[in-house]
Amino acid sequence: MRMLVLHGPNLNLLGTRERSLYGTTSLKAVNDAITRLAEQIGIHVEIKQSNSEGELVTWIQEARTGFDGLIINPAGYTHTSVAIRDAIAATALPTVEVHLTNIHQREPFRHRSYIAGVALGQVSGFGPTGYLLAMRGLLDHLKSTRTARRTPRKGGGKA
Ligand code: CA2
Repeated sequence: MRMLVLHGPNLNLLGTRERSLYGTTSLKAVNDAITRLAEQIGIHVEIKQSNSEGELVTWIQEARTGFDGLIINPAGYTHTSVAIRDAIAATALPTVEVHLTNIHQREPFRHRSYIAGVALGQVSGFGPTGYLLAMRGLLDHLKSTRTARRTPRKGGGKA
């Protein structure tokens, strides 16, 4: 199984600013934990961060070949980006949305996610552990749907 993990804008600052909100763990430490778990559970993982909406859209489009699932913290774009939502819908890759903070407890403008409607699920409020929960949840989903994805039903897959 191959998973792509994408971090959105400003997450490169993790651990260096706004520590009371986003914690003291650096993005490198978060990524190391993701890599360690991937090794433990026997999956391939690739991790990227971008401050650019277009770059994230391109990476999501490219993930269509080469990956089985996507984990994304779209950061500020969660609340604004139709383009990222459309890219996820177009690739049709099972996608888990991750937030370090509980966005539903924060300012009203953060309560709306453009991504949630095209995601398999959302993990919000568990800090960096959220990425690890997302990996486990996505892996279980991919395992349980693997046969169905490899052997589509005759006539287009509709029941
Ligand atoms: O809780 C999350 O993970 C968020 O996706 C983080 C975004 C925010 O816009 C979302 O509403 C919720 C902000 C990411 C900014 O990351 C920083 C990290 C350290 C210092 C400053 C910003």
